[in-house]
Amino acid sequence: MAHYFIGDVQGCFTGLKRALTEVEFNVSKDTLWLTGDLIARGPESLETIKFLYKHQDCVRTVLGNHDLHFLAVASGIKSVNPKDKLDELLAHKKVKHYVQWLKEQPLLLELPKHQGYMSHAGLAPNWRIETAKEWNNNLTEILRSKEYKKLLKLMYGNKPTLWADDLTESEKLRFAINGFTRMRFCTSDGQLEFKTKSAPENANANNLIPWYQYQSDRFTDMKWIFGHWASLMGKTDNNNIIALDTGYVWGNYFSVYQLKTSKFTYIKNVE
Ligand SMILES: [Mn+2]
Repeated sequence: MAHYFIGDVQGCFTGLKRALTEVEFNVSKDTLWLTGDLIARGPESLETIKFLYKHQDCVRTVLGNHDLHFLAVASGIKSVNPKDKLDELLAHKKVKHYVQWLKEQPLLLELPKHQGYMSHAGLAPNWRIETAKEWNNNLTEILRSKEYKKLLKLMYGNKPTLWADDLTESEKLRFAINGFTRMRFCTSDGQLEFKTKSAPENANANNLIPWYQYQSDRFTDMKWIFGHWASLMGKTDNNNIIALDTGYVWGNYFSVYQLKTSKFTYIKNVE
């Protein structure tokens, strides 16, 4: 009955299988938690989705920006980027089932025993956890409804950068998706910044802090597990902030985190 967490798989099925073997993952007893970006860029997106779909009873995942973009491509809203290597998945006879399964996944998940939460990118500036839960509910309700294409169309764009009660509904939805799936840095007054992708020590831009250092008292008694930010390489200088994207798809490694023991297992990309 162990809970294992893995960062952005991004279609690296061979590595995922090696990671599960290494921790002796048992599909009938253990739970596999994934930080999103399940597919795209890596070589085996189809095999990855096939496996997760087959074992969905033991999989708990949030959606990442690549997963949402895949839904937009599969719905005919966006054209496919050859770099994503999604053609085989998009052409597969069961793609509708995989799309349906992804559409049912949330943007936010609570960890066992109220220890905290997981999302692909993080907790947006000026949001308390109650706000995150409310907008996760709003977003998942739309994704599961016939209105989902409207959401996939309006989610693109960097604005608004600052959360405010008087934003329009569309602006709030876009901000929520950006906070859950795309942010890394914000300014010290809580505005999202999307240009900078480096590690904090290499971000020489003015006035930028990692999202988890904004109102950091929010994480005093709450863990946050996330992916998306490969250049962090797992380093956040805060034991409650657990960054799991360590760039396997870029030739680095998977960080597998076991919740109960706080133990990490590293799986080097040797493909
Ligand atoms: Mn991402």
